[in-house]
Amino acid sequence: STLAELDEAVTGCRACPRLVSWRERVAEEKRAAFRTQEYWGRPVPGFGPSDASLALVGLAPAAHGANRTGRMFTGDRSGEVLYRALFDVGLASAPRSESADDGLRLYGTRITAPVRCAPPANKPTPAERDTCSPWLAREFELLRPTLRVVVVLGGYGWQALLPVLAAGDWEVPRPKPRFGHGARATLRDPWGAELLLLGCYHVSQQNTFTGRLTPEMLRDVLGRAKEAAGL
Ligand code: DU
Ligand code: SF4
Repeated sequence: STLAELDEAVTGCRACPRLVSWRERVAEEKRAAFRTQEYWGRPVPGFGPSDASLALVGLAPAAHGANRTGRMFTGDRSGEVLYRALFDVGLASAPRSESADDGLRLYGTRITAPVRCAPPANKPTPAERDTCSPWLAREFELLRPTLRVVVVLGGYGWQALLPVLAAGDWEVPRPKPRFGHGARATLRDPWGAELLLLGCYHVSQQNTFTGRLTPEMLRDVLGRAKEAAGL
C-alpha cells in the first residue's frame, strides 16, 4: 500500500475503546471558542509528503488541536510554535497551520505521532501506545527509502519510537540512547543505511511558556535536522 492509503486507513481505526469514546466526546461537546466548528474527532494521520527525508515525531493529537482540525499540531499553541519554527528554517510554506485545508505545504518533512487519537490529559496508556504502534511502524516502513533524519519531540516519542525502529531492522546503539534536548543517536540497518535521531524538548506550553524550550532552541534543532536530511 502507499502512504496515502495508510493515511486514509488510520482515520478509520477504532482499536482503543477509551480513546475512541474520548476523541468523539470532545468532538461532540467542543470548546466554547470553537462551538460553531465541526471537529475531526478521529485518528489523525501523518502530514507531509510521502518522500520525506525528515520526520518529526510528537506524542498524540491535542483534544482541541489536531482532534479538531484533523492535521498534526494544527489548531493549538504547540502547533503555533512548531509551524512558526518550521517556516523560519524553510521547511514549511507558511508560518501558521490553521486548518487541514489551508494549503500549507511541508518541504521534505513528515509530521507524525506514536498515538493517533487524542488521549485524556495527553496521557495514553501503555496498552494504547502498543496498540497504535503498528501504524507508526508502517509509516516508517513506507518512508524508509527517503528517510534520513528524525526529530523526536519529547521523551514519550523517543521511548515509543526506539522499539518500532528496532523491530524494523534498525540497529539501536547500546546502551540504549537516552532522550534529552540535543540528544543524538545514529541507527544503522543491515544494508548500511543510517538514520539520525535528534532529541528536542516537546513544544508543549509547559515547555515554551517556561522558556525550557525557546524558539531559538527549536530553530536550531530543526536547522540541523534540515541540513542532515539534505533539505
Ligand atoms: O497528495 P499530496 O499533494 O502529495 O499531499 C499529501 C499530503 O501531504 C497533504 O496533506 C499535503 C501534504 N504535503 C505537504 O505538506 N507537502 C508536500 O510537499 C506534499 C504533500
Ligand atoms: Fe487506533 Fe491508534 Fe487511535 Fe488506538 S490510538 S484507536 S490504535 S488510531
